[in-house]
Amino acid sequence: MELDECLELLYKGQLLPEVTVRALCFKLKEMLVRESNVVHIQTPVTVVGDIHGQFHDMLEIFLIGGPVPDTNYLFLGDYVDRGLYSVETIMLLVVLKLRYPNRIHLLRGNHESRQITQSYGFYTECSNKYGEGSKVWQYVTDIFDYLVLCCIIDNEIFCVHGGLSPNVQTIDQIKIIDRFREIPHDGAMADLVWSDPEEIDTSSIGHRENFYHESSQQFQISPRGAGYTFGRCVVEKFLHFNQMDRIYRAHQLCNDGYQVYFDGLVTTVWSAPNYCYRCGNKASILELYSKNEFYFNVFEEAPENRLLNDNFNSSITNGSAINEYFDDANNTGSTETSISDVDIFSDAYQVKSASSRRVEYFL
Ligand SMILES: [Mn+2]
Repeated sequence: MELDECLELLYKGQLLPEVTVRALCFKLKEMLVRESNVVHIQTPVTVVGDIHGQFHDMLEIFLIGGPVPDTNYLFLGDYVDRGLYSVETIMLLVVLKLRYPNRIHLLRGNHESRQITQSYGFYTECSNKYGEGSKVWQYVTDIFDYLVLCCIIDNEIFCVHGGLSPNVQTIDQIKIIDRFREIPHDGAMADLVWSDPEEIDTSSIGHRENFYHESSQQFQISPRGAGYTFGRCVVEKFLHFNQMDRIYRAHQLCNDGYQVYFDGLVTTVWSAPNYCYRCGNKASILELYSKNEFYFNVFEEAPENRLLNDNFNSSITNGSAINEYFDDANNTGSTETSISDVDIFSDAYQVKSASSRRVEYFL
C-alpha cells in the first residue's frame, strides 16, 4: 500500500491491515536507526506534548497548527496509552514520519515502552482491535526502541520528554547512550523520559529552612518511582554548560495546556485536552518562529470526545466498555486508604489529584 493511500485511511480514523502495519514499522526502523540520539532541527517548528491516544484531538492539532507538511512538527512523546485510539494515533504519526521525514520528528516518551503499554491501555487496545493472535503491539513497540531521545532547535533550545538526569552533564553524553532498547528502570535514558522540574515557592520559605531550600534545587527522588525531580540550579548549570537557552518538555498534565518554570528556563507543553476524557484541562501546542518569537496555541477537546464523554457519563450507572476501560477510577474517594496503599500510577489517584492541583505527576 502506498503511503498516501495509508494516510487517507488513517485521517479517516480507519485501521490499516496488519501486514501493512508490519511493513511500515519495518521501514520506519530502517529510517530511525540512522538518526542520532539527539536530532538537530531549525525553526519554524510547532512543538507538541503528550497525545496519549486522543486521536481526534491530534486531528484538531493539525487543524489549528496546520497540516503536515505545511507545518513542521516536533512531538515530545507519549503517543499511546490512556486514550481510546492509541493505534490510530501512533500509525498516523508513523506514516507521516515515513512520508515527510524532515517535516516531523518524534521523540520517545516514557509510554513508548513494552512494560508501560502492557498496563496502561495500548496492549489491550491492539488485541481488541486486531485480535488476540495479532502482532501489531509487537511491531509498534519494536519501533519505540528506535525513537530518538532529544532534539535541539536552532542550536539553543533543548527538547526532551521528561527532563534532566544526574547522569547527564553534557549533550555529548546523551549522544553515546545505546538507545536501541527497552527503557531501563534507571540511568540516563530512564531519567530523560521520566524526570520532572520542581519549582519551590520561595516566598513561603523562612531563614531556618534555607538548607532544605538549597537541597530542593538539586536532584530529588521522584514521587513517580522513576527519574528525578530537579530544581533551578540543575537547570541553570545544564543550560550554561551546554550553551543552551531553555528547555521544552512534556510529561505532566497542565490545566492551562502549558506551564512555565524557573522564569521560562523550562516549559511544559501538554497537548491532550480533557485528558482521559475527564480531567477538564486545556491543551496547547507551542508555535516557535524563532528563539524569542513563539506562541502557545491553546485548545480544548475535539467535538468527537464529547460524544465519548456523554457515553462515559451515562455508562457510570450501567457499565459500558468505556466505563470498564477506566474502571479503577470509579473507586475514587469511596474508601479511605493508608498512605502505603496509595498507587500513584493508578487512574484513581491521578484523576483525584488532577482535580485539586494545577500540575500533576501523570504518567
Ligand atoms: Mn510521560
